[in-house]
Amino acid sequence: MTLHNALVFSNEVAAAIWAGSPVVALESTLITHGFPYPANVDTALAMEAAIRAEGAIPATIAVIKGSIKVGLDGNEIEMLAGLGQAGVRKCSRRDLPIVAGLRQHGATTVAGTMIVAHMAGIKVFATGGIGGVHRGHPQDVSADLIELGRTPITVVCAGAKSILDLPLTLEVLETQGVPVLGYGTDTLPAFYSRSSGLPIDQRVDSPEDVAAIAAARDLLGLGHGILVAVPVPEADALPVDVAETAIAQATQEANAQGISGKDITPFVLGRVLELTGGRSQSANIAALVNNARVGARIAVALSI
Ligand code: PSU
Ligand code: MN
Repeated sequence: MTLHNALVFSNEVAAAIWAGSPVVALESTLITHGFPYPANVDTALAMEAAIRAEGAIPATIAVIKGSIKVGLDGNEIEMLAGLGQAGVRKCSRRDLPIVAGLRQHGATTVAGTMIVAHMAGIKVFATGGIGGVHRGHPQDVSADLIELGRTPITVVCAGAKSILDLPLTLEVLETQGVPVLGYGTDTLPAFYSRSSGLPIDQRVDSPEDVAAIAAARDLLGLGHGILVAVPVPEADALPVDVAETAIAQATQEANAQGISGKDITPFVLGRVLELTGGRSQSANIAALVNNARVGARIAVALSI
């Protein structure tokens, strides 16, 4: 059996892959662990719509009763969103064989989504913030960073939230051989705000620039991912002090409550959301939809 036989494609995504049409993968952890209901469903559908508006096909990835799905329909998104964190395992690389083997539900992280997208023949994946090295816990290195070092997917994000140690995160990406591209920017975006002040490897100003770098990576036979960091749209950015105050408090609470491992990111994201009210949520959604749009443009550039 080949790996492809382990995947279940929606008809639309299968047809697009066979035709060589542009496809953009989307993760499902942000649906189950990133947002409360019903904002999670609305955001997932808004990202899909933004991809379609650019002439590409969205492929939301998740595991449903052990079946690794490439392209969810609205009912499946609704079902996972309703089950939430309690009913769906957050799936990085180590979790995929568990959910598949034991026929569980799974929501794929950046790492998990990259793996499935690559198995499916999809080249571009759009998300919000990637995992990284946690502030104050330099041993907690997200599997996302290691996956970027070993799987040739172009990941479009809004940088990383400053719940992470951004300088250390960049160091690990360098060690893993991952090019970090700033999309229309010279510095690493910090998710809620447009700049962390930290340098990136290369500024790019068009989807064609990204496609050229991805094509060169393939010609050179280098098997790693490429990170494209897009600043959140100006109108929706959060003032740095608002984001920082909430993140500092949420991180402190996580430490005080002894939250660890894969639970840290969802816990801190949930608390930041509560502490900033609607403001962080609208910045978050704006970044996600914008990244979906940029991802679709890159997928289109790669397909011509
Ligand atoms: N950062 C965000 N939003 C998210 C995540 C990270 O701003 O939803 C999710 C992504 O799915 C990412 C995962 O891959 O959290 C990283 O978790 P960990 O730190 O456990 O690797
Ligand atoms: Mn982590």
